[in-house]
Amino acid sequence: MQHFRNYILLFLIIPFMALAEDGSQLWLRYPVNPKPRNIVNSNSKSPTIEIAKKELNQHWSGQVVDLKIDKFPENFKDGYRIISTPKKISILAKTDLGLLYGSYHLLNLQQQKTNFSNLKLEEKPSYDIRILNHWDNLDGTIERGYAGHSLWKWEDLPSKISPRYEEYARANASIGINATVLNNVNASPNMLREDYLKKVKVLADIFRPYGIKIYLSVNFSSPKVLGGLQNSDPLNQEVQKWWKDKAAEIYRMIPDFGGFLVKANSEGQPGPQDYGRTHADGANMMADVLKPYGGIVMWRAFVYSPSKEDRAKQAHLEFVPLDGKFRDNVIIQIKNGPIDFQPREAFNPLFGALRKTSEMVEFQITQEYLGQANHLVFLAPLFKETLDSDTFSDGKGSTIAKITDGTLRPAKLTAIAAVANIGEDTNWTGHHFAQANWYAFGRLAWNHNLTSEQIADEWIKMTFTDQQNFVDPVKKIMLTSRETAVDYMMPLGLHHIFAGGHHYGPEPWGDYKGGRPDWSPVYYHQADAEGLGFDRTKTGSNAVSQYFPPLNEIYGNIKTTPENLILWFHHVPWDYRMKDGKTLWDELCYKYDSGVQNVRNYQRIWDQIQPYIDSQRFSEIRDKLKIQAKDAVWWKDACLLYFQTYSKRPIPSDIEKPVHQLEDLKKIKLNMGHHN
Ligand code: BDP
Repeated sequence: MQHFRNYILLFLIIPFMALAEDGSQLWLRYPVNPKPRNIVNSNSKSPTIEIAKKELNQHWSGQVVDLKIDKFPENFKDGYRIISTPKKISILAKTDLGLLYGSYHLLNLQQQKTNFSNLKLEEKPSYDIRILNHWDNLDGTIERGYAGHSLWKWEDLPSKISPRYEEYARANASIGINATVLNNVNASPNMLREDYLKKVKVLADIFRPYGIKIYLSVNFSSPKVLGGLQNSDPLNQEVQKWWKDKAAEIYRMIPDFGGFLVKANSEGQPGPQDYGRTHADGANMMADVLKPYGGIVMWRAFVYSPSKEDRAKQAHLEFVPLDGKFRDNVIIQIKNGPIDFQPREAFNPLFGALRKTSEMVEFQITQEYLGQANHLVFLAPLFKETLDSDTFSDGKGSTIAKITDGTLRPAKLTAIAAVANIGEDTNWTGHHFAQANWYAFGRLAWNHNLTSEQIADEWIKMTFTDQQNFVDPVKKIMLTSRETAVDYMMPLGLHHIFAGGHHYGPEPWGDYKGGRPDWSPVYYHQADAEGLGFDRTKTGSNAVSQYFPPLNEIYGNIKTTPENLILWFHHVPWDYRMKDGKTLWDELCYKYDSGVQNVRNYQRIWDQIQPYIDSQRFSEIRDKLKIQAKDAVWWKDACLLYFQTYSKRPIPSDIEKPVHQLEDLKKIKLNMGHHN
């Protein structure tokens, strides 16, 4: 009887389990072979090869696979070659990690239902270091994290090990990510305490076979705060010794430790300037202690202070004079835009401006300024827009991709970073579609020539289904979603008109008198009776002068500035005629409206694809789209009603009328508090 009851219970539970599509599997939804197989041969042996074998034996349903270490040129790095015949598939690489990457590629192709007869492909990474930056704090919170608490359970480590550590490593390895910074750039000095390093070591050991190296954000004041020294002056020999000893301690525990990420003299963080030294003095001190172990310093260029100078100009002003003064194991980590991960920014003029120093891009995967975990915004188009931007630093064709990947500059180091959106939520990233942004970063770090469309296509097929009736409409949503968000939040080059603190909703009226002007929305949009936008031409802050010719001329002239950046570079009269003949004011109204309309359309499309996917993910995404549609209206009403108090012009009659009152919107205070 008891037996029987158990059976009944099983019958009830099994179908339920099959339906429980909670997103925890990410894009790694490889079918599992019903019977154990033994189909992999290899001329190499290592924990990494063991992983490759395990993955293929469990999930590969085709012919025998040969994993072979072979001779390849130096610059092949962790690349691989896949060659198939009807009987056998060979994966060839220079390193074991290359073979693992090739194995994942094979499984991905299988999942996308690729034809394997006579497959011949070769891949090698665009960047040496493909790194995630976690902004995770030691207390388990995540700065700008929207997917729950940190994955890293510092309290439990080193003894208790979450299964998610390995799942995390596997997911990253499957898309070629090979490095990670575990902690927030606003770094606690405690990160370097011996007890924490022991915990870090455990993670490093788990990540190693998956080819993932650990880096840490360090607090510049660590010698003083942690070591009890008088100061943390980089030219003080005791300070230098402290760092030297610390490096030795780290490398004793983690021999392949990657290095340090440093946010110094930025937003109140300590740095070399506290002692009258330069960023180069600070970076070089750390570079010197890491050098013997092959470690590197990623020194951030995200610096600005509450000065009279346009915030967009400050990093360039600070770093260009230091070009050539950095050690060769220092790389300057530069945010894609000169302000801060806005829905759209002009690219950062520092790219290409450092001729003797390695430069890398920092993107943000976590959608701090793009609706966080509530809005569906596919970021590949944003990443591509930056990478494909031509800086003209070395003539036409000097794209940011080519400057940072070593093509144009014989860079000792090439790297690309992004701020992760990963947390302990079951689906990892809060929104199911936010997984696509993690995926897209990994894919572009591996190959920046991929198109957004290719990436979306792969991801949809791997994550959901390859049925065309699903793939096509969903791809359309993804590929237009970033522009849609720009339209309902900050079209035409508007930027940073978010509510202070949480950066979620609109607050164009924000004017934090007495606080920092460069944290106030009114500083960025400059609305007045005449017009809208930040004059960065010669008559204004002259930020345009930081761009190489002919861009300085192009951006300096309102007629030649791309309209999607017109308010970034110019203060534009309300009745200025745009290229389509509309006035600026009308254009603004139609842009906001089109953003709203697009989200509504996404909702309609989503309802139609219901038959093709599981109910859990269907409804969770549907609910998020509902929030997004509501927020889009909130943005449109807040911005148009507020800007209308300056433009004094009517909202065109064919546009949906605001449903809110400006005064009510001004009262909204979300309880999400943060400093700026
Ligand atoms: C901004 C965030 C802030 C970060 C800072 C940074 O609002 O929380 O600390 O960037 O990148 O985007 O250092």
